[in-house]
Amino acid sequence: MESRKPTEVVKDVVDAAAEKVSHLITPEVPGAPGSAPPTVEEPTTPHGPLPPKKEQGAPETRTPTGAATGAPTVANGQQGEFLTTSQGARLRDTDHSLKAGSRGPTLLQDHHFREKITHFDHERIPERVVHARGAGAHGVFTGYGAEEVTRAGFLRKGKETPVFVRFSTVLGSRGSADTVRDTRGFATKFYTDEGTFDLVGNNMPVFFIQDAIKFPDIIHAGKPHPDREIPQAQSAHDTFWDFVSLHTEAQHHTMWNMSDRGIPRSYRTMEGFGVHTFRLVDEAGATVLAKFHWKPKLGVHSLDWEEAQLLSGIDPDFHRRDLYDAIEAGAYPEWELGIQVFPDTPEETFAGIDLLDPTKIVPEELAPVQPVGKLVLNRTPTNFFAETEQVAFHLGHLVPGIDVTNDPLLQGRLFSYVDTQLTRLGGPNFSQLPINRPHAPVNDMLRDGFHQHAVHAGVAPYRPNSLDGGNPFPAGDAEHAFVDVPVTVAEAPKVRANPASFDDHFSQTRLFWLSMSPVEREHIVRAYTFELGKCYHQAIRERQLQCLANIDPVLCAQVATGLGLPAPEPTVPLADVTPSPALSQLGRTWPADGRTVGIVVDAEADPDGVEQVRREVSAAGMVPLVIAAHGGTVGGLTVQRTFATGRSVELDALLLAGAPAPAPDALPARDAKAGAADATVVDPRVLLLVQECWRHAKVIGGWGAGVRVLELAGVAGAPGVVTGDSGAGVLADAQRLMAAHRVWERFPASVS
Ligand code: HDE
Repeated sequence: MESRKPTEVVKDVVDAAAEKVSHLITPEVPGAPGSAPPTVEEPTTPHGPLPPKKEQGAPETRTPTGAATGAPTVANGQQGEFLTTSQGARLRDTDHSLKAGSRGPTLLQDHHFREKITHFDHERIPERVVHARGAGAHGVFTGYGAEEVTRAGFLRKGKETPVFVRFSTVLGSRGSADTVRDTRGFATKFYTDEGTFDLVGNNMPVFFIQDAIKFPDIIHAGKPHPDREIPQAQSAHDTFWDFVSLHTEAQHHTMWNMSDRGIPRSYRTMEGFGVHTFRLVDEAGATVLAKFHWKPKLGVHSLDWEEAQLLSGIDPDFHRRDLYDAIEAGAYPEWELGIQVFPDTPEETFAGIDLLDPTKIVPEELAPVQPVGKLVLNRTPTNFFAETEQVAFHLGHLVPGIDVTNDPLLQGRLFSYVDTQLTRLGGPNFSQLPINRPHAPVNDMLRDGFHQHAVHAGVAPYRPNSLDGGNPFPAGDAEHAFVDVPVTVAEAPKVRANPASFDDHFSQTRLFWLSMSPVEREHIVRAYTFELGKCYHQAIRERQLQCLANIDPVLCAQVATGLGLPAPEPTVPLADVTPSPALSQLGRTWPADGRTVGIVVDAEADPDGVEQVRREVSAAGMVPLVIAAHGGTVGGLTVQRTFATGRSVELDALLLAGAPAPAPDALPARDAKAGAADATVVDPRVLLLVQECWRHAKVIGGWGAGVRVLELAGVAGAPGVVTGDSGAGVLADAQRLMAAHRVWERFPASVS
């Protein structure tokens, strides 16, 4: 018998398995830049339009101190064909432990068994105490030029800098759902030539607390109750509302969470904010104060609350999957980095707003956001643990040209991040992990410690020294040293106190509320009513209603009605504020890139019309998904979603090209025969899909038999429902409507 290498046998098995599932794998996503025109045969995975992972180039090897060695490593981290122990001895068998006879006890001498199991036993590391749930991606940042305000080299015009970004929720555990109502982290590591710069921001521009010493308080209140450890990843419970209703500086951030910003549609459609005010320094040493903003190219879009809740069950990884699929498809997410710039005056205020108070924004109408660069995320992580889990951010990672201010929240964060990483990453050498290594050369005098990877040469890791030739030497201005701005510190008593300006907790909360459109206000009312409705303690609901009364009586009355409680009178004068239209997510139009269009077909649907619609959807940079009663092909069209897997939550628009009849066995026996042929009967799952899309304010369209489905669902002729003679015509109308993201007039807006 022909003898074959084990690797050849395994290859045969893998090939055979691949053959079996080949109909599920998409060779490429239609519409992705550079992809071939889609064909009808093009299938997708059950979970999304995921093409095979792009070949990732072998990452450059770096020494622990950051210098490139030039020695290539194998992309998957393995180093050859044969299985070995951790010491490199080749192994013959990893499937059976060493035993005294095939039915005997396992022997203590089985080193391979013990090494394999021991390593496995220690595979988990502590999850982040906050922001545990996240997803990351690599990319490139290109500066537009900002020399007039900062000497930071990575912002110079045309300068390209590699980055790694990690998005996250705050409250949930590592395995919690992506679409919960929460703040999102937006942390960016810029591997600049002048050292690593971390911009560790959120998708909301304000924070719950003004002083870092209260961070454990807000987080203990938001995390699950200590007795039952519920609820997971949400603020709809007593301890959270207990804290924020007592600690009213949290009210502004809380309203952002209750608004649609708390349930983003995608990481790709989130704004990001540095939150704190930073100090920028130019080449001549002149300073300005500045706030950082990320503006997504696709616009700021949110989920509908019902969608968010459904997704927690249907696809808890919705945001993680969306980010990964988009990048793999070549639809690279993009943001512009912008800055609001303020004069660096001794008062550190702008237009009466205290720039050191992280519960306040400066409306964009008062200080426009000026773009200083572009971020493109273009590579998914090779290994989630090595990169997304082990990445360690710190807002003390600054570069020349960017410095901190005395914001007491920022000051406390400067302490916290290294401290938490010492435990999470098991010692002081986590900056040597590949994802954390600076790309600038490192020449520090830090030595030893757990997991030391560097083999430091020399005998004098101290200064001054004569034995290592005096190295390393301090750098001067000419060598781009980081110099702390010598800001004058006022002579003042040591106190545990806030400035008086920090006492205003309601005026900007009111500003946010008044800046919302009626439909956004309606969503805010519903969110408060839902969350407070989940509280057990009446006193907590009443106390929060009092806070709402101090923000706006209409808001308070609406939530009180929902809770069945009386609306209290304000206890403070209502602030006289000018709304900031820039805070609203409505009123603009956005590019269609990356949107998803579902097309329902049956065996009689117009295949040529559907094919043309598919092509046009792809050509517009969107993703078409053919939806039918079963997988495989229907009417000659390849099916990507079935009535079981296709739900409104995934779609931006739904088009109906057919009127699928119910499966015969889904009907009561006596009606089965009549039902299948009855033009007034449509598969109830299709009606559910149409009604879900209706409730979620998605654009809906139909042609041919599809129009009948819209009539049966009771939505024909309603806002955002388009019909016509041809698929192409219906798609054109649908696209115009999709530019506004949703059919907003379909949401009831009782609050104006
Ligand atoms: Fe954080 N925060 N934070 N935070 N934070 C952490 O650091 C902390 C705050 C933010 O994807 C921790 O490595 C304190 C504001 C992001 O890895 C920890 C205070 C903003 C991430 C920590 C704040 C953030 C973190 C937990 C109050 C927006 C995830 C794990 C002063 C501007 C980064 C870790 C990632 C993570 C402390 C407040 C953003 C414990 C003490 C304000 C995006 O160190």
